[in-house]
Amino acid sequence: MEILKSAFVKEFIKLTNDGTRMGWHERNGGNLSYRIATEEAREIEGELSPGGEWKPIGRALPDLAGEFFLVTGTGKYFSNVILDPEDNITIAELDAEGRNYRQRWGLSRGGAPTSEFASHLVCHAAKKRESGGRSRVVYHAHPGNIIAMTFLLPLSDRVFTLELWRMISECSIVFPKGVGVTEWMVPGSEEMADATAREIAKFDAVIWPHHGMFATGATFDEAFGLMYTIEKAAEIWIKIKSTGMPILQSITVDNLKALEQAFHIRLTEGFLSGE
Ligand code: 2HA
Ligand code: ZN
Repeated sequence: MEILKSAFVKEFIKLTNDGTRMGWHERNGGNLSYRIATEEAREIEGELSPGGEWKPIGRALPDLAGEFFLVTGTGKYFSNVILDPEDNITIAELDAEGRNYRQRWGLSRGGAPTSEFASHLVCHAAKKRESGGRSRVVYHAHPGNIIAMTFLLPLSDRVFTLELWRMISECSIVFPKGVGVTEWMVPGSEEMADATAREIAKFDAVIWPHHGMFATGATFDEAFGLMYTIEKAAEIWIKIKSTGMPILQSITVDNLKALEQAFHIRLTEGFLSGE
């Protein structure tokens, strides 16, 4: 099957276009990866090249051994993916130990996977394990309001989660586990990947202070929807803070407990206490 006609490639391209329209991908900001299902990989096998040289990931990820990933290229702009997917995205294969990767398709004028490939792969490994293989999408974007919040709140999972849950009734239902927050670190670094891996094992989204966010999901819709919901909550938070007016009413901890009952969700233990 022609690669550009595969449903997962079309959905991948759609997400890069949707993210661009949201204003989350200035210049070459952001990156996206998809863990290709075995049946999907089989369908496109005939279109793949034999593969270039193996390159180190920088760690061993045995959970991902032999898997194929569709991923954006380093330095590439999300806004250009729709114009020329073949030059902006690539299919990479991991070796039998999950230590090295090689490119099998795409980046037609040369290039390598995103500078955040290591962070993406550790997220995939953690989420694959935790979700029993359901989770397939890792999406990194630079949404302005969540970045703004990281200047105003302590970098605590609980504090961010509670503030976001209280902005819109939907939030605790969409992300009952909450969100993780790392310290500021150098983008693309080993430490950043390790910190992201630790947080994503507990949550489906992780905030990088003064930088952006990672969102994961079983589908492109789930990962994009999670990014969008969190950023919408952050937008409301920033808007109400910016008015400088006193808050007269809000979603209370008791309201969150009522949502937990009504929607049969389990909010992360301990996040509702201590108020
Ligand atoms: O791809 O977003 O974090 C550029 C980035 C790096
Ligand atoms: Zn980034």
